[in-house]
Amino acid sequence: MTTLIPVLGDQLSHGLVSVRDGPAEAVVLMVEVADEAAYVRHHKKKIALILSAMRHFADELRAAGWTVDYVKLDDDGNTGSFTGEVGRAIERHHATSIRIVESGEWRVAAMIDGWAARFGVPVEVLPDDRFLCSRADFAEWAAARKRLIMEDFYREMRKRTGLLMAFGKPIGTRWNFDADNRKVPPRGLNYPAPPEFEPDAITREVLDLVGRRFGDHFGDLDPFGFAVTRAQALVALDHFITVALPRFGDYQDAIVEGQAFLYHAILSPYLNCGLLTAHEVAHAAADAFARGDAPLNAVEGFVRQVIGWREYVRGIYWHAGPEYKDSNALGATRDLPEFYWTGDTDLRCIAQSVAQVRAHAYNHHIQRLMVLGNFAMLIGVEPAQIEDWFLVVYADAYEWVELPNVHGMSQFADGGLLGSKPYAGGGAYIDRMSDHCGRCRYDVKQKTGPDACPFNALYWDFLARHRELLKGNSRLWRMYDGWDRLGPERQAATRASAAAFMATLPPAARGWAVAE
Ligand code: FAD
Ligand code: DLZ
Repeated sequence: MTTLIPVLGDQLSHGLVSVRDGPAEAVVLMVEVADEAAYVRHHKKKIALILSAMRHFADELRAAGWTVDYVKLDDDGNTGSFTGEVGRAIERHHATSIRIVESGEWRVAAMIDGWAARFGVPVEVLPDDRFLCSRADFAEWAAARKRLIMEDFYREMRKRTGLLMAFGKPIGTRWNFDADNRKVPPRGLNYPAPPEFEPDAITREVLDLVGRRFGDHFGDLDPFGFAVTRAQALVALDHFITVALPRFGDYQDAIVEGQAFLYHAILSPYLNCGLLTAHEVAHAAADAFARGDAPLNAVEGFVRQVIGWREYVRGIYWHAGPEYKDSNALGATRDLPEFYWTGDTDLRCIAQSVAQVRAHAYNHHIQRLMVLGNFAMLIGVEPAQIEDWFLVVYADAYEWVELPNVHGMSQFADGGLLGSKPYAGGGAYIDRMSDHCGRCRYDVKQKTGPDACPFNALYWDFLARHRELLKGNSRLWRMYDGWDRLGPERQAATRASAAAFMATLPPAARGWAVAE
């Protein structure tokens, strides 16, 4: 009677319920499979992070006394798929049952659903209790509401977890300190780089493998400094809490030339593969506030991202179903411009963001939302193309978190299930939040013409194109009022300027995101 416990590459947590409560004589199965690196062609650094973290995690499980069957990518007979490898492992171990934590996405959940019938053994699928809000609890919360508003969900989560609460009330008498978190950083601030970890022998072997097998994927493999063990991820957490958190809030929305990380946490790659848990990072921040080491606006902002946004988008992903990705509320059909992959554009904010993601597999939130996502929405990129891009380029990208953020928050392709209005912004927004515009070849003060910042005309053109759909939105009436006040002549010049710019956009060659 052998139980097989498959542990997936984003389940690298020692408290994982399938292992934690599993029978001592079970076999833990971990498999490196080509399909997972190829369903989209992930950034090389992301593949290296996951494979190295998997190998280290397997060693730690063995050291803790577990029997671990680990299949490497280049092992003879590797079938390249989760289902193929589970089938082979059932035969190797004469397994009579499977016990697995629910997967992070519909695609893999469908595979797991097929295993009982295919292999003739019972499959126990356990809820992933590393999330603070279970799928069932989110469904219950959603069922009671007409609109699924993040702020309402977040307040529930504060009450439920007791984080930053005193006597049933929010500490500081406000739930949300976002209004304090939009400062423009003064010149010459010192930004703390996140800790880098020297690759050990295991990581070096993985880097060699990734270079050989996935050398043509997007992104730089070297230098590689991600944490690949829980101990290293805890160092990264401690660094954030002590060095960056105190200023996280103030400059959360800023974009600074040449600075990829500012005071952001850079913890999402570790949270999302399981090396850290949401519970411990949120509590670490709250403890820093309790000790007087970080101000409330910073700590509340961070806690909101982790127990609010992160749990909320995961809830939306499962609540909306596998067909969520099929909607296209704005009817967007344009091909993704080639410069999302090459960075070869005069738009300085985009070129800099692409250079950073190529090097680090990371951009911070405002670059993702207000530069890369915003631009794609303004020009009307087909949702599936920009979604694939976001899934490829970030070390923290898994569909459960990428899709609601891109499809919903950044592209408004769900028509407003997740956000109450499209996150559209013109050049003035980017100029206010960044120091790119002064060094850009385009002039952010000009509204139309070949030298004007393209975001300006594109922004108005976007609103004009989608007037029928958006005009009733109470958060947009001021913008439509502004557009109407431009008058027919300036409106025509604006739309002509937007059209002229869009005609110059080079579509990306197929094959960057998904192999042809
Ligand atoms: P911080 O800015 O320091 O925030 C702290 C933590 O809060 C993050 O580590 C993350 O776990 C959580 N968080 C913050 N915002 C969100 C959010 N909107 N959704 C989920 N978690 C959040 N996050 C991902 O983890 N994976 C993705 O694939 C992803 N794709 C995104 C795509 C777009 C278009 C946008 C607008 C946002 C996306 N995000 C994604 C959310 C957010 O940008 C990243 O979580 C954040 O930039 C990670 O960097 P950090 O750890 O320095 O985060
Ligand atoms: C992203 C990824 C990659 C590149 N490779 C593997 C792998 O070889 N083995 C594995 O177990 N997981 C991998 N992953 C992470 C999975 O894609 C992720 O666990 C599923 O998408 C479920 O969310």
